[in-house]
Amino acid sequence: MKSYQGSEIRNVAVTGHSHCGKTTLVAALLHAAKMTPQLGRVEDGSAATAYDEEDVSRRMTMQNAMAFAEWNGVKVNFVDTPGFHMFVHEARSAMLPVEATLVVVNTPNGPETVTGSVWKYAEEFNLPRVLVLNQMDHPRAAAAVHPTLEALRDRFGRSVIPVQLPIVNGNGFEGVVDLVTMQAFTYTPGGDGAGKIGEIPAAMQADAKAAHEALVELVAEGKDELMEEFFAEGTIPEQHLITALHEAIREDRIFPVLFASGLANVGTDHLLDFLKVYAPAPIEREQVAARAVLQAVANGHAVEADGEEIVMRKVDDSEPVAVYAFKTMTDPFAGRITFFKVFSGVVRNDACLINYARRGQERFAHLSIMQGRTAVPVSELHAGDLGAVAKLKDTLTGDTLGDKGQEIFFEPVSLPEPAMTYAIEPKTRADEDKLAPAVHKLMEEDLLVRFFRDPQTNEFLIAGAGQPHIEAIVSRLRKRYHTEVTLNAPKVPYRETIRGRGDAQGRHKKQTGGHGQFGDCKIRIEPLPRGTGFEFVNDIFGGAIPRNFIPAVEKGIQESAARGYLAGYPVVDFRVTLYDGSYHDVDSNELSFKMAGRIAFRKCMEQSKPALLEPIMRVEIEAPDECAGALMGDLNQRRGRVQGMETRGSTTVVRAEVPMSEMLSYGQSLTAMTQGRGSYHMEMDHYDLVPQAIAEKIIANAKHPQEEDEE
Ligand SMILES: Nc1nc2c(ncn2[C@@H]2O[C@H](COP(=O)(O)OP(=O)(O)O)[C@@H](O)[C@H]2O)c(=O)[nH]1
Ligand SMILES: [Mg+2]
Repeated sequence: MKSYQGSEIRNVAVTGHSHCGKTTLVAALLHAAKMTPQLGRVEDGSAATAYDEEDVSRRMTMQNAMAFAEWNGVKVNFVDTPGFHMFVHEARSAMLPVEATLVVVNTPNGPETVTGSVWKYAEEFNLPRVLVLNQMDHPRAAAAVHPTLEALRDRFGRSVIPVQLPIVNGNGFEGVVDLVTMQAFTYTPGGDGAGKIGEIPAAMQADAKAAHEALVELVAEGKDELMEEFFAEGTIPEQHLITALHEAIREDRIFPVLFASGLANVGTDHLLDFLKVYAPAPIEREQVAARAVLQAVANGHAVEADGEEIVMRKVDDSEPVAVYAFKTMTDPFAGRITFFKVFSGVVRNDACLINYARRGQERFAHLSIMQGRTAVPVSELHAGDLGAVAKLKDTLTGDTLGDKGQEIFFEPVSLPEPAMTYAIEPKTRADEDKLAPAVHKLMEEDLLVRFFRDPQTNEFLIAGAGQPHIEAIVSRLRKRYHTEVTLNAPKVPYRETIRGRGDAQGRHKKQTGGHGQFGDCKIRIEPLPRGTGFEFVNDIFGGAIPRNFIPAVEKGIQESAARGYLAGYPVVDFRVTLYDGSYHDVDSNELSFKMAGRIAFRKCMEQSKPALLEPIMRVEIEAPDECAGALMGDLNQRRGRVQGMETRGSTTVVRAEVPMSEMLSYGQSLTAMTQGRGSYHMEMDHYDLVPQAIAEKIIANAKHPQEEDEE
C-alpha cells in the first residue's frame, strides 16, 4: 500500500441523524473508489463500517468505525459515526481527529434533531461542514429538495449553498451538475458509482447558470480582489473559484451542499472528487494546541510537575512524534485495537512510543489502517494520518503517546454523564466471578459505561446512555464474555445533602482490658453549593488532636457520608471543619479517631436539616403538532418544567427539565401518546431537592442504613 503524505490525506467524519444513510453512503463511496468488489448493504451486514454484531442486529451504528478510500492520489479516511441521539457523543469524539465533517441529511425528511446536534459539535471544533442531501433516489426526494434546503438555511444560515444541482428525470435521480466546472455527471443507478461527464441538460441550463452566479457571488463576498474580478469580467476564472471556495470551506464561511444516493450509488465518485479538492488536508491546520506539563528540574533530573502551559505543535513530519488515541475497539480475535491520529512526526511500523500519562512504553507492532473491521498493514503513517494498532498494553482512549522526552497532552473530548442506571444480577456464581472483569473490558471501548455497587443494597449497578445502550451491553456480556445477567428495574441515583448547619462532638471511648481506645473530635458542618462535593477544613490549633490522627477523622466522616444518613445515598455538597478534640497518650489510635469522626458526623446530620437530592434530566421531545397538548399535560404530571417549545414544519419540539425518576419508562408512554410518531432524548443535567412528600416515601421505603455508632 502506498505511503500517503499529509498533503495527500483527507480526514472526514460522516455524521447526521440516524437512518439518514451514513453507513450506506460510506459503503457506496468505498465501492466507487473500487475498495470493495460489491456495494455493501447495512441490511445483510456487508457494509464495511457496520461490522459490530450489536450494530448489525439492532440496525444502528452505536460506535465510531473507520474506513478509507484511495482516490486519484489521495487517501480519504472516513469515521462513520452513530446518528442515534443516545450515541451522538461518539460523533462528537470523532470530530477531534478529523478536518471536515460530512453532514448527511435524509432529503425527504429534511434536517432532524441530530442534524442540529452534530452541527453544533462541528461548530465547537471549528470544523468545515459539507452537507450531503442523501437518499435522492427516494420517490419523495425531488419535491423535498427545495423545502429541505430552505430548512437548512433557516437553521444554519445563508452560508449553506448548493455547489451542485441534482439531475432528476423520468428515471429518477440520475446525477448532478457541478456548479463550479459547469459539467454534468450521470450515473447508472445501482452501478459502480462512476459518473459519465457530459453537458448540462438543456432544461437545466438556466437554473444552473443562476445557481452558479449565486455561488460565485457568495464565494467572492468579502474578498476584494475576487469582487473586482467578478464585476469586471462578470465571472471568476475556474481556478480562482476553486481556490477561493476551498478557502471559504476551510474557514467555515461556506457550507456547500451536494446531492447523492448511497443506496443507488449515484453522485459518489463526484463526492470523492469534491473531498479531494475542497476538504482541507490535515497539514493545512498548521498547528494544533496541546498541554505540556512543565517539569521543575533539580540537579538535572525532572522532579514533580510544576504547572502547565499550552504549546503549539506543527502538523509536520519533521516534528517529534505525537499520536492521540481517539477510540478503542475490542475485536474477538485481535483483542484490543487502538485507533489513533498522528498529529505530528512519522510513525513507523514497530515504533516504540511513550504513553506520557501512564509512563509506559508501547510497541506499535503491526501498524495498520482499518477498512471496517479489517486491519490493512502499512509501513508508516505521516503527520495528519489516522491509523490503528493492536495489542497496546495500557493505552486507553484519550491518551497521548510520542517520542521520549517530548511530553504533550491533547485534551480528550468530554463525555456526558450516564442518563440511566440499572441494577443487574449475575445468574450464577460463575457469572458473578466473570462479571466485573467483563464489564471492565467493555468500559475500555465504551467510555460512557459506569459500573458500581449500590451502597445500600450491595446490588451491581450499570449506568449508560439509555435502555437500548444497556441492553446492548448485556447482550455483549453474554455473547462476547459468556456472562449471563438479569437486567432489573432502573434505579435512580439519589443523593443526600444538608440545608442547615451543625456542630457536634464525637467521642469514642472503649476500655476492654489491655489497651483501650480513645478518640474525640469536635466538628462543624455547613452546606456548599450544588456540585461541590465534599470539603474538609482542618482548624485545629495547638495540637488538640495530633496531626497524624487528623486524616483518620476525615476518613471516618467520608465513609459515613458515603453510606448516607436518610436513605442510604451518599451525602454531598457539604463542608466539615474540624476545630477541636482531645486524645489519650496510650489509648488513642487511628481507628478510634475514625470512629469519633463518624459519631460527630452523624450527630451533625441530625441538626443540619438533611434532605434528598434527585437527578434532573434535560429532555427534548419531538412529536407531531397535534400531540403537543397531550405531551404538555403529561410532562406536568411528571413534575416537568417546560423550558421552551418550537415548531418545525408539522413537528413540535418541547424542551423540559424533568426528574429522572419520572422518566424511567417514558419511551412506552411517548409511543402510546403519539402512536409511535414521537421521539425523545435526555441527558443528565443537575441535582435538585426532592419535594418533601416524595422524599418521605423514598426514605420510608429505604432499608435503614446500618447504625454503627457507639459511644
Ligand atoms: N432510498 C434510500 N434508502 C437508503 C439510502 N441510504 C440508506 N438507505 C436506507 O436507510 C436505512 C438506514 O441506512 P444506514 O446507512 O444504516 O443509515 P445510518 O443510520 O445513517 O448509518 C437502511 O435501510 C438503508 O437501506 C439511500 O440513499 N436511499
Ligand atoms: Mg450508521
